[in-house]
Amino acid sequence: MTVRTHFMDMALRLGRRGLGRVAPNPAVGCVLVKEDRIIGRGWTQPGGRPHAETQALQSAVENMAGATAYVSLEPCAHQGATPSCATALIDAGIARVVVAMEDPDPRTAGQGVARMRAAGLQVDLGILAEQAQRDHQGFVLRLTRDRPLVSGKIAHSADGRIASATGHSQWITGSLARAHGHALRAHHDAILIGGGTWRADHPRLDCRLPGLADRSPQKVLLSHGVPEDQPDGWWTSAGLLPDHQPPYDLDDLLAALARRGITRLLVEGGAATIAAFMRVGLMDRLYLYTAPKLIGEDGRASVGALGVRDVMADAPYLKVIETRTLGEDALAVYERG
Ligand code: AOF
Ligand code: ZN
Repeated sequence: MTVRTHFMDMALRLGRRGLGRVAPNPAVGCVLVKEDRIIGRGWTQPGGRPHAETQALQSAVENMAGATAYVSLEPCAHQGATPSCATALIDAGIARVVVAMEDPDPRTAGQGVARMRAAGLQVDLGILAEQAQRDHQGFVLRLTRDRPLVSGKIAHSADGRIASATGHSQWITGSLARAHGHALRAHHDAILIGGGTWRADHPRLDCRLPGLADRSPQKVLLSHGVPEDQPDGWWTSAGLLPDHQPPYDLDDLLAALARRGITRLLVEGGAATIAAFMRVGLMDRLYLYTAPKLIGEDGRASVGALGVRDVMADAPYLKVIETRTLGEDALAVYERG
């Protein structure tokens, strides 16, 4: 790793702390560096303000004149209650700004970089851009496609089963994988389940991890019928799309969530709901936790029917972007291929 990618990696990590609590804003990170020493750090605060750069400038432990700022998204060019981040960096005497990717928000969209260059700062653009695009994908999709990033979560056996024949499923994966799944919830703005899962499990879907209990996302129930025991405080498809009749159009549902500010949606099941998003090409990412167990064909499959009746070419293609072990279980993260 070069010095430049090292500090940008750090800015990206700091930024990810905000995922799940800054929507509809992006979760940005910023590191201030002078002679290879870190003199300030910041990330977008809960609710989306203050921005990462403001936080980093405020945290600086020495004069920032001549320092380099590493920012995981182009500093904003629009003025709110406070000056824009591009202006704040200029005014602080920053000499060079390393930016991971351009901000697609039309109020910035290249104007942050242009303003800093016009003021004589050196700006490097596109450092670790691929990772930044992943981190900001929910923010970008909401802005450009009127929908959140959709990620699916499945915990299944090595042969792709999520329960015994009678539906017993606690637990398939071990405690580390389950804790990881709770942290995954905390990094999303909303969690969605189908009516079948609600009726079968009545899951709480909150984030039961020390220090993360305040980060439980909004719950959404996708239901084609009207379950008699609707969960309190949840959003339902019938409530989000009052003029529609079931079956609900997932594009419309995602647009309704985007209008309410949701940038990252986690679909936690069940098998039919995961398949419904996959069939219409609306599952962007999949987190697959795999336990070292075989349940066999009398168990229940983790993904419902996808319409792959004939040739392999019909199977939705995935691209693996991360693999790791969690105790005895394996986690693989996939993107749409
Ligand atoms: C930055 N640093 O940390 C973030 C930025 O509603 P506002 O005024 O906070 O503006 C939201 C926009 O600001 C958002 O759409 C995106 O363009 C930018 N977010 N920019 O310089 C940050 N979170
Ligand atoms: Zn800003």
